[in-house]
Amino acid sequence: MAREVREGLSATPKRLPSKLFYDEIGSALFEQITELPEYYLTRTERAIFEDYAAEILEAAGPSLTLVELGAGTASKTCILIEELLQLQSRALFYPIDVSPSALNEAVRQMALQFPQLRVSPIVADYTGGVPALARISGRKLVLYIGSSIGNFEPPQAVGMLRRIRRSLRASDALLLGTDLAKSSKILLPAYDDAQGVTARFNKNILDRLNRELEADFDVDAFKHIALWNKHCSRMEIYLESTAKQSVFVPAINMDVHFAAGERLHTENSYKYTDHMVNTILRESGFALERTWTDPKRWFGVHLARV
Ligand code: AVI
Repeated sequence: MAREVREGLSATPKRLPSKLFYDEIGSALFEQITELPEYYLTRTERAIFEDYAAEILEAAGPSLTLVELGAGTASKTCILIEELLQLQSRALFYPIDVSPSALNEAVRQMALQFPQLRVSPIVADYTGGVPALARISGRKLVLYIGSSIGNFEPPQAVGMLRRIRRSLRASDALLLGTDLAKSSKILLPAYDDAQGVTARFNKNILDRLNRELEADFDVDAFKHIALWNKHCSRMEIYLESTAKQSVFVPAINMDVHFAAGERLHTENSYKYTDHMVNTILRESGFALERTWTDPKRWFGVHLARV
């Protein structure tokens, strides 16, 4: 973390990796975001699962074992599991996450809700690939939902999917959830909500540097900014310094100077077009088989074959 912070704060323009959002406080704030009226992503993807779970599972093939990359999306996964257990009397579920506490919670909830489900958590950073997947027998459906892919730069997304694909067999499939490109009138409020929860989520990255690297950021002297970059088809999130100021980060012995109005880039959230979906899947060795969307075409759930 110290190395990445040093690198990002030394760069021009300044940046911090968005994965730093997700400490305990940031993860709780993200959960709040998913329930905001402006943040359509989570409820739209959930509605797609509610409407098409049976079709999705049928298209993926018989006798499925589910694998999920990243936890915290359990409520949507439960819709698929419930449907799967109508089709087969037992099922295996392998949630994969770096955080043992998130996994324990998923296991606890799922075991209570679905006695016919065997949950085997895998603690791993899935971005580096998960070789253990190759040892799982049977037909696998790998879920990568929640538009998590959107926070990667497309070349990184391709690298990650390629590493996952290496551990899959011909009968296996990937179910990918992507937010879709749409009007900035919908996108801007989703990333700059009226209650200011997204602003708090964004600023928590500075609070975190204060807590963990003993930095002295005056969090109130930064403004949350959300912009739509149509050319790159992505939302861009920044923290803008409202004054000329200096910050000291003792853990990396670094003085950081901000000009008034200078922006620190904290996140990109890519909004996929059909062309972008096809390209990342093809480049990572998958073939797009089918896409399900909501009636407004705001969110896409894509089934891809190895
Ligand atoms: C986790 N990820 C899919 C969210 C997104 O929409 O890109 C993170 C987020 N950033 C601001 N609001 C939500």
